[in-house]
Amino acid sequence: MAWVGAAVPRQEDRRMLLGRGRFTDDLPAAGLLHAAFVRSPFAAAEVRGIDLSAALAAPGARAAFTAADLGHPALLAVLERPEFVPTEFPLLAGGQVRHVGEPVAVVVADDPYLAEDAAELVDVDYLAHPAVAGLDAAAAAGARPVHAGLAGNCLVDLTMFDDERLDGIFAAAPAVISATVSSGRLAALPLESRACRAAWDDRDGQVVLHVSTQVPHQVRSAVAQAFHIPERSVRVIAPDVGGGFGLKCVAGREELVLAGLALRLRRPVGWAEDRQENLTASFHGHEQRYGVRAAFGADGRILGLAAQIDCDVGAYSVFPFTCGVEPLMAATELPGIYKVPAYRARGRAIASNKAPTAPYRGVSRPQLVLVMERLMEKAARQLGLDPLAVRRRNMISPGEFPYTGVNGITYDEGSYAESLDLAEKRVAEAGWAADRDRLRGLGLRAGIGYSCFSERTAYGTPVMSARRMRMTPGYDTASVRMDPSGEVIVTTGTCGHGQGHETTFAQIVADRLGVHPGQVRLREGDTDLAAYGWGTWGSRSIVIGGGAASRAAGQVAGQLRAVAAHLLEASAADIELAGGAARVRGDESAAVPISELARIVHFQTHRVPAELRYGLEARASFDPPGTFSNACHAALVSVDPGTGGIRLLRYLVVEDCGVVINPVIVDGQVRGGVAQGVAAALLERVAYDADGQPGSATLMDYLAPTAAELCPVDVVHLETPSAHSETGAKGMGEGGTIGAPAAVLNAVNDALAGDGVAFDHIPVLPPDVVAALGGAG
Ligand code: MCN
Repeated sequence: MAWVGAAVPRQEDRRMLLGRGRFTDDLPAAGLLHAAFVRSPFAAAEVRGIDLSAALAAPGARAAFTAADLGHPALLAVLERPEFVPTEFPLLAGGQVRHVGEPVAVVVADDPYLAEDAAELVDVDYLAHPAVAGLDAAAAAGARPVHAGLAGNCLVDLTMFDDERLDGIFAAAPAVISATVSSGRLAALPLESRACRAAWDDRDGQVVLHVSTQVPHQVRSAVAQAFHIPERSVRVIAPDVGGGFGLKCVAGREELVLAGLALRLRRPVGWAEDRQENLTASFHGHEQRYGVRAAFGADGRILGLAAQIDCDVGAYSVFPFTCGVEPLMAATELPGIYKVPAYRARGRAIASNKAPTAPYRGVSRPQLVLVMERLMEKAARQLGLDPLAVRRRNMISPGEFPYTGVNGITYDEGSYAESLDLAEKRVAEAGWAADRDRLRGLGLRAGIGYSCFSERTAYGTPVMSARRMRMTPGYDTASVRMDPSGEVIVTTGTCGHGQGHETTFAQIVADRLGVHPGQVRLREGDTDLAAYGWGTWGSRSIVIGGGAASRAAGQVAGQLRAVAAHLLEASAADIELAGGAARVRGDESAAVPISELARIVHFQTHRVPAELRYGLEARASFDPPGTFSNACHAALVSVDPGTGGIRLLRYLVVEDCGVVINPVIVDGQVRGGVAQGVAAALLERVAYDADGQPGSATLMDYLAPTAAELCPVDVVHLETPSAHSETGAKGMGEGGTIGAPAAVLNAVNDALAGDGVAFDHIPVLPPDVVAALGGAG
C-alpha cells in the first residue's frame, strides 16, 4: 500500500486557492432569472391574504407565486413508529407561518436586486398569534400548539431501555449525581450559504438543479415527492460546495421551490441565500437539555443512569431525517464509552416557533459526551476520587472489545484507555500544570479539562433501520472505470463538501490499481452518475463510499491482472500492479505498463480473451454495521475573573480513526472540528426572544470563531483498524466538534473550582462567569 497513509497534498486545493472552484453561484448566468423570497416577520401567524399585484408591476419582475399558485407543494418525512407525529413541511407557508423567516411567497425578476425590491412590495395580511419559543414554554400545559392538535408540542416521545432495576439501584447507591446539562442552539454557518440554480432541459426531459448540498439524491427524491413527478425527471448536481456541516444534508425548501419555478416557467432561475436568511431562515441544531441521574459506587463505578432528553427542534420535521434525529441518537448513544449496567432514557422532540433543526455536525454526540464527562467529573468530586481514575474505572477496556452495551450497541475495537493514558502523558510532558499554576499566580483562574469519547461513524443500513425512517439510508455504491489512456474515473453516491474526498478516494483506488493518485478523478454529487447514493454526513464517506470504491477498484485490478497474465503468458495470481505497471512477481523483465493494458483492452480488443473484452469497469456497494472512532481531548484555559473572558491556551487531541488514509486531511478535519466545538462552548448561540424573534441575525451577533479565539491544536494518532471497514479506516469527520465542548467546559470548571462555581451549560459566556463569581474579580 503505497498511497494510503501518505500525506498527499489535497488535489482540490489548487483550484480552490486560485479561485477556480465551481460553486453554484459561479455557474454561467445567461438568461438566468433570480428568485427572492417573501418571509414572515412573525413567529406565529395566520396568513389571511397575499397580494402580489404591486410586486408583479415592479421593474424587472417576471412572476410571483404563493403556495396556492404552486399547488401547495410539501414534504412529509416519516418515522414509522407510533411515538412519532408526522407533520408536513410546506415549501411555502400556506395558511399558517410557524417561524420568523418562513417563506410565504416567491418573486422572480431579472436580477437579484430587482427581485428583492419586488418582494418587498408583496402585501401579506398576517394575524399574529402568541409564539412558543423555548422548551419550557412549548412543552407547558396549555401552550399554543405549533401544529394544529399537537399535544404538548411533542413530535417524538420515546422511552428506551427502561430498566426496571433502576429505582432500586438509585435507592441503594452510595452516590447519586443529578444534573441538568444544556446546550445552546447553533447555526452551522458554512462559508458558502445555500444556493441553487434550476433549469428545465427539454432534450433530457428533466429539471436540472445545481444545488449546494451534501445529499443530491435526497434532494432529487424531495423534488419528486413535492411535485409528484418521477425521480427520472429530476437531475441534481452538487458542484463545489463550500461547507455544509449538516445544514445541507436535508432538503431545503427554497431549492425545491426553484425546481417548481423552473418546471413552471421553463426558464432558468437562481437563488443564493444571504447571511441573514442563513442565520434565521435556514436550519439550526443542538438546542438540547438533559435531565440526568446517575448512581455511582464508592469506588467511582457507575451503577445506573436515567435521562430525560428534550430537544427544541423548531417548527418542522426535516426531510428525510425527521426531527427524531437528535432525540433518538441521544437516547440510544448516551452511555458512550462507559459501561453502564442499567439504563433508562426518554427522548423528546419538542416543536417551537423557531427555524427547524437539521443534523448539525455531531448531531447529539457533543451533548451526550458533555453529559457523561460532566457526570464523571461530578462523581469524582463527590466521592473524593481522581476524575481520570473514575473515567478509567468505567470505560470499555482493552480486552473487552467487541463490547455490547446496555443500549444494544456493539462497539468495535478502540483505544479508549490508551488514548487517555497518552493524552495525560503528553499533557504532563508539555508542562501544562506548571502553566496553569503560573497563571493562577498572576491572579487569573486557570484549569485543565479532559473529554474521552467515541464517535459512531459510517451508519450503514443495519444501524439506520433501527430508527425506522420511511427512507432508510445506509449503503453506498461506487463505480470504477479505466479509460483507454489508463486514467481512472471513480463515481460514488457520497458528496464531499470540503473533506478532501478527491484526494483520499484517489489514494485508495490508486493503491488497488497500482497507479498514481493523480491519475484518478473522483466524480461525486450527480444523481445521473450513481443509481442512488446517500451523500455525505455521519462521517460515512471514507468507510462506506471509500469501501465501495475499494471493492470496485479491486474488481478492475482483477481484470487488469487477467489481461496482463494473458499477454505475459503468466498466471493472474502472479501478477502484481504497482508503479503504473503490471509485473510478474519475481521476474523484473516481464512487465507491461497499465496504460498499455488499457489501450489494448479498448483499441485491440481482439488480443484479449473474450471474457475480458469491452472495457475495464466495475461497480460495487458497501453497507457496513458502523464503526467507532475514539479520541481523548485536553484543554488548558484561563478565565479572567474581572471580565469573565475565557481564553483557550493549549489544546491536545489524541485520536484513533483506524487506518489513517491521509494524515494531513485527518488533522485538518480534527482542527476544524475543534474550532467548531470550542465555539459551541464559548461563543456561538442562536438567540431568540420569548416572542420567537431572532436576536442573532448577523455575524455581529452570532460570534463565529477566528484564529484569535483559538490556539494551536496538537494532534496525535493511534491506529486501531476496524474489521468492519474495507480499508481499516473509521470515519472521523465530526470528532473534533464532538469532543471539544466537554473538554473546554471541564477546563473552565477546573479553573473556577476554587470559587465553588461549576457550569453545566454551553455556551459559557463572559456575563455567566461574572455573575457566577458575584464580583469576586
Ligand atoms: N479520512 C482519512 N482517514 C480516516 C478517516 C477519514 O483520511 N481514517 C479522511 C477522509 O478520506 C475524508 C475526511 O477524512 O477525506 C473525512 O472523512 P469521513 O470521516 O468519512 O467523513 P465524511 O467525508 O463523510 O464527512 C462528513 C463529516 C461531517 S458529518 C460533517 S458535518 C463535516 C465534516 O465531515 N462537515 C464538514 N467535515 C467537514 N469539513 C469541511 N471542510 N466542511 C464541512 O461542511
